[in-house]
Amino acid sequence: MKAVIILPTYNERENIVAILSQLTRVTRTISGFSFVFLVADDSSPDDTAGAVESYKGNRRDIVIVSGKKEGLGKALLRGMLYAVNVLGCDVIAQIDADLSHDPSALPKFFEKMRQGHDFVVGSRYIRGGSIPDNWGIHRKIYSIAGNAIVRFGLGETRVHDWTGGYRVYDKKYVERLKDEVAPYSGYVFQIAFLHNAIKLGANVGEVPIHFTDRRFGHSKIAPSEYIRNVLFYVAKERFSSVVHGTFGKFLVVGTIGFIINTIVLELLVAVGAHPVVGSAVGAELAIISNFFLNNSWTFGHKKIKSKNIPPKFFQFNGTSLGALVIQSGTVAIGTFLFGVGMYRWFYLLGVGIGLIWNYAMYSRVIWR
Ligand SMILES: Nc1nc2c(ncn2[C@@H]2O[C@H](COP(=O)(O)OP(=O)(O)O)[C@@H](O)[C@H]2O)c(=O)[nH]1
Ligand SMILES: [Mg+2]
Repeated sequence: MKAVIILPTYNERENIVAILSQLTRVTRTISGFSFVFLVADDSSPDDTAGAVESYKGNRRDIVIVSGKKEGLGKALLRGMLYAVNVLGCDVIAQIDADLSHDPSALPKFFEKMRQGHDFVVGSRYIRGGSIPDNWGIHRKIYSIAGNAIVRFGLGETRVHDWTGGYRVYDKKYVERLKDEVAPYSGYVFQIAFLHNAIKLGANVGEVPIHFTDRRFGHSKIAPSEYIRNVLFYVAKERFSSVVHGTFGKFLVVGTIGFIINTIVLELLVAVGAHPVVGSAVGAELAIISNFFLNNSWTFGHKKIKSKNIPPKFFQFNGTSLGALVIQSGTVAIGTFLFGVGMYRWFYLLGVGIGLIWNYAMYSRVIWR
């Protein structure tokens, strides 16, 4: 099997040779794989590429893939595509080039792969892992909190370290995710790549790692931009999982129905209709909208065939009437027991129970 180790570099002249020679030594102890070291450099002004060239000599297991400076994500993706499409690898490893990641942990990653995992991440936040002791309290909190926001925000708590770049994974994730993750040019790429792999069903394993501060050169991270991108990513994913989930779509459709109901009522009353007529017509139009939007969108995967639409629509009117009875019944009972002044609370309660009723009826009866 062929493994490619990607080292993203921007101004790592003082580190790159040391890490390449450590990796060369360590990978000899990993059996069953041949290794290629791929430096994904962004034309570093300190001539990192030149340092690699002169170290490499005539070794063919070291390659440099150079590009413009467009961010860490772009550099990683460039390296991944080269590794899969040009070098034809089976497995990809990636590691920071600044020696913050200890190359001697690499065999443990491959051990996890052998045990059946297909995406192994180095984790600072599990037993046996660590962040530097000498970090100030602010930096520690920032790092721990950042990871917790991603972990709990995405609801993927099995993985404890989302932002690190010490990983080994199957090449299929590059093939399947290359378009999906292409828009994430910066550090958030690491989060997006792992998250999308999990969505595809990755069997993630974690290896505890000690993260040490770099001794040479400096960090390229732009903290405020990074925090913004991370929060945006988490919020976007959260929103789309709610909207794309059946219940979220159901809520959106219901809200549209409510708006239709209200507008029709107000319009009819404005032209002189009695409010009872206005709300009845409004309610029926909302029911029609709910039925067809739910049929084509929310429950589009169980769409009702056109010959079944009339009886199903009739049934739908029945369950909607049920919701109306539940809602007004809740208000009636609540105000009877606790006084008319409490009607708003029982109206809200009635709407809530009505929603549960409707969702249960739709998913169990109408779109069974
Ligand atoms: N090619 C490339 N590498 C980058 C870029 N930004 C960071 N890196 C590399 O990614 C790794 C991690 O970056 P670093 O600045 O150490 O981030 P930190 O460890 O989070 O402070 C290092 O090997 C960097 O050289 C970039 O824009 N392009
Ligand atoms: Mg670093």
